[in-house]
Amino acid sequence: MRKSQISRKTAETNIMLKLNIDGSGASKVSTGAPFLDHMLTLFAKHGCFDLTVACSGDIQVDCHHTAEDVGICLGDAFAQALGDMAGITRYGSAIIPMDEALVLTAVDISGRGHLAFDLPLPAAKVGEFDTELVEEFWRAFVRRANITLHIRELAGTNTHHIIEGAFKSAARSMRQAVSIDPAVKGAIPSTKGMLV
Ligand SMILES: [Mn+2]
Repeated sequence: MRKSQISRKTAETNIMLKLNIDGSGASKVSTGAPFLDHMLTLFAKHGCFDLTVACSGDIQVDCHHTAEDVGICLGDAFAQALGDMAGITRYGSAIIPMDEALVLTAVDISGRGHLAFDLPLPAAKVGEFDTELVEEFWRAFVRRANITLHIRELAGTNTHHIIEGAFKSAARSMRQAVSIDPAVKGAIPSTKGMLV
């Protein structure tokens, strides 16, 4: 079973995260940052991942440590659950609309953490959430998951829509990339023979 559980405690955050890659989209998310909860809930739903996140962080400072550290834990969870990555599709991409917003993402489960982030966000805040933390979250995620992720805004004016489109698009791309490809027959999908 492709499941993992991560516990991580620092002076800034205390996080417990459970992931089932082969889930049904069920989630229970409580990070202390309601907008981040909203994004992680829809990430789980559209990725068909089962996800539990419990975080108590220093949100009296701001949401920075919480967003970054939840990204770290989610990345660790994918890396751990994927193991040697045998049999996976490896690549995934999606172009997802959210009303006027349109966001492209492309994933390579490459073994190399790389984020290409081109997502102009007109508003500095959505609710209490600093929108610059979207990039921090995804950068932390790709570094720990060891994946390449491109996020590119094709259209959009409403910041909530744009960010939501990005999370939904990333969910669909990840779902495709981590899916088991029967044609691969359990092999590691690289001519190098390994994904590192
Ligand atoms: Mn929304």
